[in-house]
Amino acid sequence: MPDAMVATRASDERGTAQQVDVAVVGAGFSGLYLLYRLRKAGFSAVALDEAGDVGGTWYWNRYPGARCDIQTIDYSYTFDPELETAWTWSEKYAAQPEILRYLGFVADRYDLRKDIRFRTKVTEAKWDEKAERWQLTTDNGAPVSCRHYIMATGCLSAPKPPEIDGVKDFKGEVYFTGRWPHDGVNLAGKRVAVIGTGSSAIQSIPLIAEQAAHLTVFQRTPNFALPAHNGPAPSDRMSLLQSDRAGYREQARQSMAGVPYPQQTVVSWQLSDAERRERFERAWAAGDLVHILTQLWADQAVDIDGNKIVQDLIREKIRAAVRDPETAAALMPDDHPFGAKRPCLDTNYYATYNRPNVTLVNLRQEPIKAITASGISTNGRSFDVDVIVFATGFDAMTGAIRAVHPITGRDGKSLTDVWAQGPQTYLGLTVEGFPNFFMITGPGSPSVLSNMAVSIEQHVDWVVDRLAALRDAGFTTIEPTETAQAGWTRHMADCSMVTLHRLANTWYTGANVPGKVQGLMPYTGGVGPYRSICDEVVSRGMLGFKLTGPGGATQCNDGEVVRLQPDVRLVLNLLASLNLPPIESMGAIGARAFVNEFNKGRPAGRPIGAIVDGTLPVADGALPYRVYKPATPGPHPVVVYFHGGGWVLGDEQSDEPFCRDMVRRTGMMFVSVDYRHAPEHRFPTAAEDGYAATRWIAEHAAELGGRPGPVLVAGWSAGGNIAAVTCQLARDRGGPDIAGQLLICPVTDCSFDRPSYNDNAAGYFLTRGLMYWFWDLYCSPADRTDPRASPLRGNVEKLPPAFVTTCEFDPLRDEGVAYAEAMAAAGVPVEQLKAHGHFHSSFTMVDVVITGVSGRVQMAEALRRFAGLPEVSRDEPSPGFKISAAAS
Ligand code: NA7
Repeated sequence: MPDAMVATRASDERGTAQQVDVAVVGAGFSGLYLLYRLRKAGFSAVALDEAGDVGGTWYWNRYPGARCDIQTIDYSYTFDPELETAWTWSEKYAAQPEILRYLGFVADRYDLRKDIRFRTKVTEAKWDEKAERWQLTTDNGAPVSCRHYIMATGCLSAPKPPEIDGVKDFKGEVYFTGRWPHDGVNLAGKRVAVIGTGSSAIQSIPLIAEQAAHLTVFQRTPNFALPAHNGPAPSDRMSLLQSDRAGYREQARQSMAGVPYPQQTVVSWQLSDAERRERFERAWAAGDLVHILTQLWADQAVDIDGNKIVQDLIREKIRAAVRDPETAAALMPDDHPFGAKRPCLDTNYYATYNRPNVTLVNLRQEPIKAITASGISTNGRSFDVDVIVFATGFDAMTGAIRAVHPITGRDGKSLTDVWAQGPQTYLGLTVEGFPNFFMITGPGSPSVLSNMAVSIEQHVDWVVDRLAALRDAGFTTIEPTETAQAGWTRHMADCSMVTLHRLANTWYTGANVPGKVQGLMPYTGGVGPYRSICDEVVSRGMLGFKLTGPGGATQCNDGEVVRLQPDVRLVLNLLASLNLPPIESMGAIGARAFVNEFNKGRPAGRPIGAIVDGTLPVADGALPYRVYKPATPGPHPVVVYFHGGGWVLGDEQSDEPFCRDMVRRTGMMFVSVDYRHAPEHRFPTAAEDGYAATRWIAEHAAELGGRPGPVLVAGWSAGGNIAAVTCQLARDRGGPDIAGQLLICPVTDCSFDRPSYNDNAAGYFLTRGLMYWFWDLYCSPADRTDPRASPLRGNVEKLPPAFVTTCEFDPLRDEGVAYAEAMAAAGVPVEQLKAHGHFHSSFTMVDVVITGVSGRVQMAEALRRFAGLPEVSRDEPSPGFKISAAAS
């Protein structure tokens, strides 16, 4: 519908407030669906939008080449199956006019325009404590009084100002991609400058180049761009959708990115070069952002090494596409991981630089000095142009919410002040101190890291369902608690360690806006997990929300919804979904078989220098061992390693991924020993085996290829117990020399009454019941206080320096802490890692629990210190990466 034909609903006199249950700002994807749902739920509602018609971002972004870069069949509403079949997209990636027509079609189909006030900007929003309503003033027509206020303002709606001196002096035409004139722009025969090389520029540059006499592109940061191969919707995706529409949509809702692709499980180093190239070429040919971002190999988005392989392959493509080597080099991104900054889908982007009428200016070499009357001057040159196009992006995520108008909540608090140090939200949907205030795809939600259509529907459904439940229960206000919001902020920080987004300066982090507080704003934990968390909030009685109603009625179920690390939560949910019988019910033989089967399904670990198996003699038998050697030339210091498994399970190979990982990180040799197990060999066999093996390995270090001299010991769980006991025995029995001990979630005592045994009795894989079983098989009650079983009961003086790791959600947490504290009190140098949000297996589940990486980095550093090796530089893996110790 043309703008002129759209009536604004400003019929009320200015000053008489329009009374509604809910006011919505924005009439784009979110605002339209909100109106539909609110109306269905029986709420009166109005949407206010500065634009002249529906469309939101698609109303404003009309630059040449503007189109979606999630396949349009996925970038659509799914709430009404009839709507889905009533509309057919003409292309795989629809262009802006078609998407705008679609949104207009939706508005007409459900008669939504009658509740929208176009060309109306909210100029102020204030919470009225007495009336328990939001009072809004507008620049066009009546103010609005509403019970609930919902920002459906989009994530990329507030364009950045030019930020370059002299724009006003320029005598030519100036355009912003985000505010492109509705009648189009005739660029034929003109000299055009485009500033920026983000998605908007990359989509528009090839088309502008076709029209302009000359195009000069001013690039600050090169971006990864991939061919869209646009055309009809791909038949394979279409048939998947058509054969099971409901299933297809549900898979999208449960997926990580909001597009129905499976979770990739194969890691890059499990594939040969040829296999990786084959996968990459297939993805490149598919022309699908989500495919290439998620389907190559499992570590591509979480690990620098896995990511770098993709980067190199894309840089190869750029080199091949661009004829001039200097231009090609300038176009190759080298300062951020692939996917950490929004990659773009293009049509002929790189080839456009082969045209004689296109010039690339590398602002890293010659920054823009100023815009002058005739054009743009850089440090070295002046470029006379007729037109300047700013494709410089947006004050993303918070810009539209914070800067558009003052929002004043409870006690006169302004949202701008509350967010002065960055956005604080609960679930990305609500803010403490701002009752009855909601955001759709706000900071703290998956938003721009997801298919927006899927996230929008989930948010809107969740919010509207909550409003209806609130009303039905007779409550009038809803607001998150401080605890819940602080918990979400911490969970966001935990999630940010799972991906590589934090390693780039981008609009995701606020780095594109001078002076903006920096921090990763979108939720990186994934669409499906996020949805389940929102549902959990509800199922746990609106956890983290305070509801109030007439006569002082209050309901507040305070707390944090996620306390686990995000990947630990996924692992535990997966284990729970398998409905496994308790391990202790399987018997020792059955449990060993189960663990062996379980371990077969995991990658063995990254390549290292060499692996050598052998057996070593002990008094009345022989113990198998496995040597893990670094790839660097030796001899290396030797770490004697004891595996976990409650003295009952496991062997010298069962912690292989952990041993390999630590060998890579420490540059040291690990010798993993298979001590004898209970119940066949009860206490003190395992303890004595551990000691005897350490002695033998120390004596044979050189033969094993290690550095002679003091060894180190390390162990996880029951292996931590053996490592600790070995240190005490070595001190008391005249050697061997031990330079340091690494105890990871060690068993140190036979007492079960510390709080962690109760707190974590049932839920985090290692249960109290399982520990009872292990102890019963290993050691009779009479022997348990022997320091060889409970080293905490022994003498802890004069032990080697220690690094003790404990996990928050582990029954063994408190005894590990107690052992560390006892050693420290006895004068032993002790470092502790109290890993929050982790469970007993977090650090040994290498390649699964990504958030365990930083802990293993600390452990490796400690071992190197104990061995007297120099610190490993925590510097960037390659120039430009900002956070070292990343997930690699
Ligand atoms: P983006 O992706 O933020 O891109 C903006 C581009 O403009 C980017 O290359 C910036 O370089 C560049 N830029 C921004 N400010 C300046 C100044 N002052 N000088 C020179 N260059 C500058 O915005 P888009 O509109 O392209 O895309 C936004 C999203 O819309 C996109 O990601 C999709 O999700 C859809 P920088 O990288 O900051 O060095």
